Amino acid sequence: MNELMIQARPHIFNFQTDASALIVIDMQRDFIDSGGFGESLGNDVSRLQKIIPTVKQLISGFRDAGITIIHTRECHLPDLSDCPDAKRYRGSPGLRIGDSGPMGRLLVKGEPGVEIIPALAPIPGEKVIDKPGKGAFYQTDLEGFLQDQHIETLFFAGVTTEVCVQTTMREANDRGYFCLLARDATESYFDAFKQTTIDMIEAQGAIVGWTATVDDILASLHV
Ligand code: C5J
Repeated sequence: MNELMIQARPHIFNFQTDASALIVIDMQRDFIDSGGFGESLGNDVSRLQKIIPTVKQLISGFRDAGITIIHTRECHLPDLSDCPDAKRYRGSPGLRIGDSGPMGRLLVKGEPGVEIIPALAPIPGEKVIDKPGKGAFYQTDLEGFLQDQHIETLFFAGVTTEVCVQTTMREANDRGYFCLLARDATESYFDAFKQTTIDMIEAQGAIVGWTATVDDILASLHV
């Protein structure tokens, strides 16, 4: 397989499609729709809805190119045995993890709020990882899966930029993966946090990884 190249920041990013995967982080109803976990924390969820078209475009380009796609969902077991008190009893939200809201129990596996939004639903064959933490490597089979598939390069999209996306990207960076974040396919509830996270990733010669636009990523794939 020949090496492809993306016009990325802070500099050119090279990768091979057969050693790459796209990880779409937590594009689930609990963060994006009204009545879910994100809104219970006082956030304006409409901010995250803006990236649905670009994430869709990215997923569809990767599908066309035959590149592995992984979706993650932040959620907990119904008995909350994998949700530490330190996570559940945090602040004073309208509803806490495990409480019942309009989309079922917040961030509880099997409830409607945990489902990935229909516009970005996984198709058969795409891996879905349920994760109890912010990072997708913690208490999941992600690392073993990537090793089995001989993946070396990870592309990232999803929400929120500075929480689950950044945490997962840092976990991946420490494990030796080449990481690239699709800048316009990620979003935060806070403008400044998104920009600062992108700056932190790219700084010091890509200390956490690279970033690029969806158009530039797809241009490299010729899709
Ligand atoms: C948060 C996430 N923000 N998916 N989760 O709690 O970023």
